[in-house]
Amino acid sequence: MNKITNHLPTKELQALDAAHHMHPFTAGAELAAKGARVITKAKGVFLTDSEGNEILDGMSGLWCVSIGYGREELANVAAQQMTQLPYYNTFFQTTHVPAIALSARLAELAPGDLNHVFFAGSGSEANDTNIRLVRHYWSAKGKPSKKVIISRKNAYHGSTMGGASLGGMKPMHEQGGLPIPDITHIDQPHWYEEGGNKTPEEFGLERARQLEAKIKELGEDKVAAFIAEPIQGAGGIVIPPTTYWPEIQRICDKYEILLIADEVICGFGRTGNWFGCQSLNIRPHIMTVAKGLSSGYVPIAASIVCDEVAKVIDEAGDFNHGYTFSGHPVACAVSLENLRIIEEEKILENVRDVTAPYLAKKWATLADHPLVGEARSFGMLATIALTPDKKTRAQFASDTGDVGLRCRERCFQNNLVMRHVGDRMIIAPPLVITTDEIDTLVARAIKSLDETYAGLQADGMLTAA
Ligand code: PXG
Repeated sequence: MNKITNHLPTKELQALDAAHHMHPFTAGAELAAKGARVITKAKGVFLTDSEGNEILDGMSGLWCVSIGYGREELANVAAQQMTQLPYYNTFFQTTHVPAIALSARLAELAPGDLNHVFFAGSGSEANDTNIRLVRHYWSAKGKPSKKVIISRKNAYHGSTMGGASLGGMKPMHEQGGLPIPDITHIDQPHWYEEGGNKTPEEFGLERARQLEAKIKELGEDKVAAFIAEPIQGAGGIVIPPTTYWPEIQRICDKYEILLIADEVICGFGRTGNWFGCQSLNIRPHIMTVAKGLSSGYVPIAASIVCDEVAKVIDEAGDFNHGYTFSGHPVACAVSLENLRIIEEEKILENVRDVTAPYLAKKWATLADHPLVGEARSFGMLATIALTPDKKTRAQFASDTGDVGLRCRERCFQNNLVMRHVGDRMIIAPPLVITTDEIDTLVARAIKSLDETYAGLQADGMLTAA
């Protein structure tokens, strides 16, 4: 093994990490006993760990490193911007060229009349901005009772109090007394897990109509907005039935509520278009963007707002909201360079015409594996459901997530980052992944599935709930 010598031995790094570093979404004591994997560098779609292993990153970091690791252009732009103007704020009637240029560029790329950009440092912050924006909007229009935001169970919209409240993750709500008031959740369009004997189309319509029922139940005069990811990411890459979004759009058009598309994962090419709402024919009033905006090289996010909402907010006086790092000049400059690379290297066209269709074809073959109940993809998002019984889509008798975790461990051992969400496996590789690298990814996934299957057989765990 190719040992890296210019840092402390792995065991010492792991001990320091366990002693001082609190990890997100992690059982600290469990990780301390096991030791975190230490990532030291990365290039293209491959990570290197402190033991010299080369790991194919099937998750683009956390759904963000779209143009791949190690692009020096972004480092150079950051260095240049840090030298010229490392920081200045955009409060109190000042601005700077990177924030001007990036907001103009986003207005150009965003569909319809989404022409106004409010910057934040993370997707969670941008969604907090959205909560305040939509409530302030209705208040400024003389309808202060329109406060409630409708979201969906198993949605992910961030980890701040607002973001986690918008999200529909029960384990998150249980910690810290969430959701905050005036946020409510309808069911998700997750046909595989919840569709029963209905066709996906029937089920999609039924789930969409829950939005209409909820608006009627609460009263249109109480509802400010509906928020949703075009395709749920952290919830397990839930690709909705084709009937779902057209019906949601019809309902949003019929009632006086704002539609917020959370594009934090779908944005900037993940679905083959600049935005997921273009792939799914959705017309939002506000989009949340983050992650792929800078390919994860620097933290940045934004709410992209339509003309009407921006006009009302602008005319209502001060919007008493903002972050120290709203429109950070280095983050804006790096994001502009990232968008330039995506455009000039025709990365979206390549995803649409070459790599996404290739991934779809290869990924579909996983459905033949005895452990796989469904294998689906959409653009550079792909998922498989693990099941003990392919015909009935049954869950395992073991606790949900045990089998997924086993599979993730096998993937890790086989130098592939593939995540599990319960007993569902998901990937979202960098958009620049090549067809050869997709072959490697799928081969490692199959090897990991085979090993998981053998392990389950040996441990007598292939039984249905
Ligand atoms: N909206 C969506 C749709 C997201 O996926 C956020 C908002 C929040 O963004 P920030 O930048 O505040 O993290 C996200 C983030 C996972 C995972 O395990 C997903 C996210 C973050 C961390 C972990 O899949 N998505």
